[in-house]
Amino acid sequence: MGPSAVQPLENQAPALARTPLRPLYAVNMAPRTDDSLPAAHGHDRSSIAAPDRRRALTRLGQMALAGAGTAIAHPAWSQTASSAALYGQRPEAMAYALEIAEQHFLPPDWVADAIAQARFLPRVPPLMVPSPHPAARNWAAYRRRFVEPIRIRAAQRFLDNEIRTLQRAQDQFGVPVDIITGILGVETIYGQQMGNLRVIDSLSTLSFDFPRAHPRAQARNAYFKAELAAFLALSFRQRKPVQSYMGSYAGAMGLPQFMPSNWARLAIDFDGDGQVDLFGSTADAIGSVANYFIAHQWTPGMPTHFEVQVDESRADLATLLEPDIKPTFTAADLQRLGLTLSPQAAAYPGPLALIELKNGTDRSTYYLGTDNFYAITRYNWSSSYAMAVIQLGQAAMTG
Ligand SMILES: [Ca+2]
Repeated sequence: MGPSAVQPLENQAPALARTPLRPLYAVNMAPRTDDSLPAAHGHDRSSIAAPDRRRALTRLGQMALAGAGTAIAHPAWSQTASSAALYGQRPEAMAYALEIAEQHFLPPDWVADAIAQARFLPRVPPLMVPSPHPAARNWAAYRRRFVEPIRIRAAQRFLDNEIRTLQRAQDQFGVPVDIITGILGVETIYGQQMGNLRVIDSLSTLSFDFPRAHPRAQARNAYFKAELAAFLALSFRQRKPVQSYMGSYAGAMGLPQFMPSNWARLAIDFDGDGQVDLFGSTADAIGSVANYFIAHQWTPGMPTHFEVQVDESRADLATLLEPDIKPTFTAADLQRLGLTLSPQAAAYPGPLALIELKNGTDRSTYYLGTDNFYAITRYNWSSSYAMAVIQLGQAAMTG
């Protein structure tokens, strides 16, 4: 990844595909209970309320005045601002800082300071708008990018170096060594590409300047606002400077590129040092990926997919592709609808989905996906992503 710039869309496929298409995690942003308050910070709800809140309200008033002037002078602020623009000048950003403080029981002044120093990143909003050319989806090209010799060699090295930890995760969670290896390879090449934008900047930009052109702008904007809140709560809990967290333009962090709410809910300490560190601890990343899969209905021992022959002139593709990647068909259903199944697939007792991986204008590639294939797409809502993870992991094991 380059030293400073947001990467173009095509270099960011995993993180991009994952974050905009992951609405369900926003619901995990329910206010924390007092149990989750970090005792080490010495704050409880009543003690932070009066003086901190008063100071924050004063600051909010000052910023609202400053912001009002800015708004009159630059009505299209988000279109024209330079990258040096700070969210401290935006009244709605400072008002949201207070909401975050209340929701997560954080000191209002601390939250206000953090958001006040966040910078607008003009290159981030356009990256959120889906491509107007979905026909350009191309599994062959995607595969060439993520299942290629350099990444496969990195996967083999990772497997060699981390086999004991990977095996421990497999034993404890039932998530196979090769799947965890595939995820961390496709996401960040084992920590080589973890993103180089300050998370406070990217999440503030997506919270306060989400592109209106997005077809589901309101829902996605709400998602990123919740992630900004979760990020600040995480930073406060970890007692690390807000500005020190780097990530993708969508705010995904660390070796496994967890969004903040997922870090809070699902990341684990797997090296036993008492800290959850997805940036510096490979073991924590491995355990957290396995824990994520279990939380998303990974079934130990179940295959991910089967090969399938599809005669496009004979198969009822409209019916077969209607449920998309959600497994709903029995093996007998699939045969009745015109597919030719291998003996293993024909004998498989669970539900299956016909997975179509488009290859641009060329013929599509097809697989039968199980509930475990579907589980991989909960990490990133893309069947190309899931198949790349599977194939990279397999290549590492067999290489
Ligand atoms: Ca740890």
